[in-house]
Amino acid sequence: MLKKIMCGSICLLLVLLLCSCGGKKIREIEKTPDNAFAPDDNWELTFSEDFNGDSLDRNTWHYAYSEEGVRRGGWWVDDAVLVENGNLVIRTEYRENGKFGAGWYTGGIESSPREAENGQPACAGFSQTGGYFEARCKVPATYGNWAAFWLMPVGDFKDDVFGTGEDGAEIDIFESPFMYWKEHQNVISHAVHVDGYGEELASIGSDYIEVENLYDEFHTFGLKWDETGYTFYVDGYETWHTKDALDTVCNVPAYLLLSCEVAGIVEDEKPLPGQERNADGELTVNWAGTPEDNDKTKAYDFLVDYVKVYREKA
Ligand SMILES: [Ca+2]
Ligand SMILES: [Ca+2]
Repeated sequence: MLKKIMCGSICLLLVLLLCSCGGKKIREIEKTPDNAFAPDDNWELTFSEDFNGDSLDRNTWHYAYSEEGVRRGGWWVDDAVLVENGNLVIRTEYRENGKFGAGWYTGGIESSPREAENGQPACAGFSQTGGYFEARCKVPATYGNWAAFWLMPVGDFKDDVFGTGEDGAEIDIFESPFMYWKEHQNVISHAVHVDGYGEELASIGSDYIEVENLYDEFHTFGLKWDETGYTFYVDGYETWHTKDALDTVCNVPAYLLLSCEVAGIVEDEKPLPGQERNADGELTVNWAGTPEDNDKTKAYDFLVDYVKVYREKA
């Protein structure tokens, strides 16, 4: 995900190379009582969004990142985001006559506080430092496209204190770009990125977590964030624990994001779906595959049943 137009694909390409070298493993979820977590009476609910009703609560959410436009290999538009049947729906589809021309359209929402701008209403948003964050989602079965539940530091985030993630981290609670990875497409990954998106970027990612019926059923994706670091969960079972790559823990409030992204790059302000440039500058297939392998007559929906956030009682 990253606001990582470039370095994201490079990082994840690196991750995949590591995988092929045996650096990362595909792991099943260890479903034992010792490995389970659910917030109990020691936790208080601080945020609850069930996506009931028929429109987005604009005092909590706004469209990522406030303005429609090109995003990697596609376009982010407001009308790709729906609320229906108790779910948030982020729809990825090919639009022959789309607002910005023929291409792949999708979108996202975020809970960062915003003043009224660009014709959009003010948004009080939601953010929190630490706690337990959980979303219940059904992930779209698409090539060259990924759904994600992630957190970003609130405010005018510069991440200009290098060598530490205390000033802010991108925490990717889950990402699902592996549909193209045909023999092991039922996997997701977790990641933490700090120190901006330039040369100082320090990233750490989990193994590939195998989720049974990933694309066919709803699953919960959770994060417990405290002074010991970040603990990730799928369906209530711990899948990874880490601090960030600099062995620090974010100490500023973070807001929520739910999004889909079409793999690709932007050149001359236009998306090149499913493509990237290799070290020699040649166009190659993107690390996440290409949306051109999808059925252009179909819509691919990322469904989110709820988002809940808790804080541990003092
Ligand atoms: Ca930093
Ligand atoms: Ca719901």
